[in-house]
Amino acid sequence: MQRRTLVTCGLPYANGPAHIGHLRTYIPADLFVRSLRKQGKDTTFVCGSDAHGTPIVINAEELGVTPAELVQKYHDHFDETFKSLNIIFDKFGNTESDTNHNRTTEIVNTLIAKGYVFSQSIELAYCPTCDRFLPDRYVEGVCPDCGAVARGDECDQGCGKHLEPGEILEPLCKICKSKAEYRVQEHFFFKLSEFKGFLSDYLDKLGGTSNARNYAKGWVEGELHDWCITRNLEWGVRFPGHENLVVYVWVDAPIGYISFTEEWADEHGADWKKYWMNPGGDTDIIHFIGGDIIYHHCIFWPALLKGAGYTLPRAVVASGMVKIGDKTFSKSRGYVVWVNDDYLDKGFHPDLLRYYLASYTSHTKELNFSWKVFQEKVNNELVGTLGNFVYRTLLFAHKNFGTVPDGDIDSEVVEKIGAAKDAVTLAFNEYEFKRGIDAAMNLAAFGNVYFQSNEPWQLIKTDAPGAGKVVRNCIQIVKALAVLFEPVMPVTASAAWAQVGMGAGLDGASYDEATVAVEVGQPIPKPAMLFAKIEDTTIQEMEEILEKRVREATKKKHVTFEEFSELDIRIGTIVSAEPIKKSKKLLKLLVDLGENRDRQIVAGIAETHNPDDLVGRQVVVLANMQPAKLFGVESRGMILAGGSDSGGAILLVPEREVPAGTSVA
Ligand code: B3M
Ligand code: ZN
Repeated sequence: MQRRTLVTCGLPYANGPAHIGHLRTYIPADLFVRSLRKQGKDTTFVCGSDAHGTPIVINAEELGVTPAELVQKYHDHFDETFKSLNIIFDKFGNTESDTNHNRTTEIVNTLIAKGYVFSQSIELAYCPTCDRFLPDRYVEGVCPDCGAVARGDECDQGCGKHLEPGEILEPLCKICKSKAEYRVQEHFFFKLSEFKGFLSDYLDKLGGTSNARNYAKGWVEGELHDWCITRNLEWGVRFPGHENLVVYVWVDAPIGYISFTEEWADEHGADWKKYWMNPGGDTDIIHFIGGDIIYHHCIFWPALLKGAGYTLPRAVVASGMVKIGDKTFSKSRGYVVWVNDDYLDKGFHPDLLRYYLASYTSHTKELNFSWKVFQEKVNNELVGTLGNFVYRTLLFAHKNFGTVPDGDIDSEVVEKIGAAKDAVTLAFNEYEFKRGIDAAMNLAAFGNVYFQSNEPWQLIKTDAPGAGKVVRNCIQIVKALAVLFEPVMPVTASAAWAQVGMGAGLDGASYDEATVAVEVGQPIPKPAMLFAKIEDTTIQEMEEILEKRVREATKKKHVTFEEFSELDIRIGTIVSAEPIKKSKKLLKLLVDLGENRDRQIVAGIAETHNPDDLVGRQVVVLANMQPAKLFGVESRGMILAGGSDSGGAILLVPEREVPAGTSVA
């Protein structure tokens, strides 16, 4: 019996428009699915919107719409955008569906029944002003591990750690900005720690990309904490038996993979249990995800599935991060390329972006998107090599023969096509998309050399059958290229396929079609070029849009003189300095600010300054900084320093010694 494959993609939050960071995962996944089908494999491809989680609730509140309305809007947006890029899911669901509510409830109940869930009273951030608990993104504060500003359940600006409720330091309410406090409440935990042994064995056998496996193995070797799976929210999947709690979004979101399979199966008369309730059976589940959610897919998720008795994924394929113009991707700083506004709506062909994202670098590496490189890749590789070979072959064939001419296919050509086909198939199966595309492009380069060195334009004058043979060989290569490039550029490959007289239906053609001889006498219509050169002016225009966005994002707000006067800046003399336990970056200072008592100030200068050298030095201090606690150490003030990415903190100092407490204005 043939194995069946279920491929999934990480679910986009239905909370904002699609950008090319998203596509880094979805395009290779779609390519992979098309490639499996070209090998005759029974493959199903599901994805959907992630409807839950606090950012969606907060965003909806700010926009004055309901979370359901916001989710529907972006659900439709993603559904359409994916289709525009020919990323074709068999099911694009929504985690707010009844199916997903039911499946999540069932799984949580099973875990409870099996004793994997326990309740515990924990301290949670609570805003006395708003009179509510503050789950996840409702709270901002300081990461207990690295001291960076952290938001909710994640230290997203610093060390990247997942933060459990109650872990964040210095909690502030995101809604009213007032200081939050910790209050005790009962929550529910999944006994993740019991799955350590299981996960360790499971990860040894996990397929996919090595980054996913290796990161996850590192985490499992450390300490696995039990995992809080409930939140104080209205929006989400109710935790059974508790009206005021929903399950954490990272429980019901991956369960969406199961629900969407159920919905697809219902619509197509298939049996979803063969996919998900068939441990050790004949289904391969393969998750494509972004590199930032490996923890959730390689630790939480397999433990949940194991606990509830579901099929375990066979592979996790994690893509590397995307940079924009060599800068870290950041929507707030303007380093973003929107799929619709900046790409599709400007009239660029979806296949070009598919090609760029799949072939720029290997799947697990960091990918840089720049308009300049986009232009170079299109003009040199697609226009210069692939498009050029196809066009010159077909134009010559059309003009001189009008149909596929007779002539034997050279053994060298058969061999080259066969080798390219094997290399492409193998590379794609190993999630090495760039390697596969390079192999296909090498076949186009070979075609150009073959055409050039055989000089059919000379032969045609003296030896028409000889020229015909060259042309037939070239047409065979074009046909093979159409087949091999279809997973990458489905629209363009279909156009090439039609141009060699094959009609419609490249989607259904297997890789083996590459070596099936094109039929002599098949008509060769007048070809059109597959790709057009991208002009410098177009690229300049796109670069300007990006630059403008970055400028506007970084534009500093003006401060009035009154606002500036509110800052109490003074010169202080450092009286003592010592390291803070467990922190690499922070020092605890006592600073004389001309007051009765020295101020205790925590400063992030431990990596650049030796405590002993600091005593007696004068520094500039913001004295009315909001007090904060860092690593449990109170800080009342901020030492002003210039920052450089490479050199670390540079202390601001007075020109000459002045009495401690001298004010700066
Ligand atoms: N909705 C998006 C992300 O963190 C998140 C993925 C869920 S996959 C089950 O990339
Ligand atoms: Zn509040």
